Amino acid sequence: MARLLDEDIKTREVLDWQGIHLLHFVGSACSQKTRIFLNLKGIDWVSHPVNLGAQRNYTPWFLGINPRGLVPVLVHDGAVHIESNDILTYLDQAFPAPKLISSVAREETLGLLREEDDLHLDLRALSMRFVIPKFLAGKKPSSLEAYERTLGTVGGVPDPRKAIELGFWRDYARQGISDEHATSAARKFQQVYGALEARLGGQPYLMGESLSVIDIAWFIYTHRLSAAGYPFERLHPAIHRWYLALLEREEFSKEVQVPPPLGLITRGLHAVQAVRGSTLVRVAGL
Ligand SMILES: N[C@@H](CCC(=O)N[C@@H](CS)C(=O)NCC(=O)O)C(=O)O
Repeated sequence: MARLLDEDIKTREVLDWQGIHLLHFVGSACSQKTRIFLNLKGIDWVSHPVNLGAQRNYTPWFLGINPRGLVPVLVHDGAVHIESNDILTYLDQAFPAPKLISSVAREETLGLLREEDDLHLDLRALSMRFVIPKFLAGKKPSSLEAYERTLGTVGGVPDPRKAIELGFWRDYARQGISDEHATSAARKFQQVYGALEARLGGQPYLMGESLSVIDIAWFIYTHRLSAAGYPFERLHPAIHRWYLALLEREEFSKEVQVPPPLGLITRGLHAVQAVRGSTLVRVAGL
């Protein structure tokens, strides 16, 4: 469980927050996943938007809550939880009904959540190449310096995750997302979706007859990858139908609305990529 220790938390005001508070960003995949989970659970929560576009996740205030510099963050009666999948696992125990992690398939579910989390930087890479142009997504050097300079601990020790985050954003600033990087990320998804497609062979949801956290997690990835131009209908038709059925549900659809200007920008990006032969399908040979 990624619950921060008292000594990790420098923004002390959060220790007095009672009830459920979520620090999140409207367009962040992990935040969307968490909000859908809260909707399905019927949990009331207090919203604290953190504007990633304005790089507010690198302010001393936010880094004093999550030294990792990432959303979402859950604060429950003054306890700070980071890492979306750990947050969902915690919430499922704290608010048991409806159960979204079945106790019989718990280990399998946690394994699938780890697999999903391991692919997060691949999702980010494809987002940064095929959904959001660099002039919007890139980080200011001063933000990254502030992030690097702010010493913080997770679990009482300096956070190794920070070097990975800094590495990602500095590579992205230097060279964007290369064709090789995009292809390797897309191929990983193609393989995992092959297995997920097989799961939907004889059952409506990824874990069986009832909706679970795994459906929520992969719904979000599918939504983002669809926006990137991943050809679900052609490659994984059962996943495509499952995704569209979930998208019909208000608990899901209201959390993934794309602000009209971003929709327009992505369409413009795709039009340019189509002319240059550099769409996701072309680059990754899907
Ligand atoms: N493994 C983390 C990943 C969190 C993550 O990468 N969050 C992204 C948004 S989806 C973020 O905060 N990015 C910071 C940024 O874009 O500057 C989790 O599941 O919570």
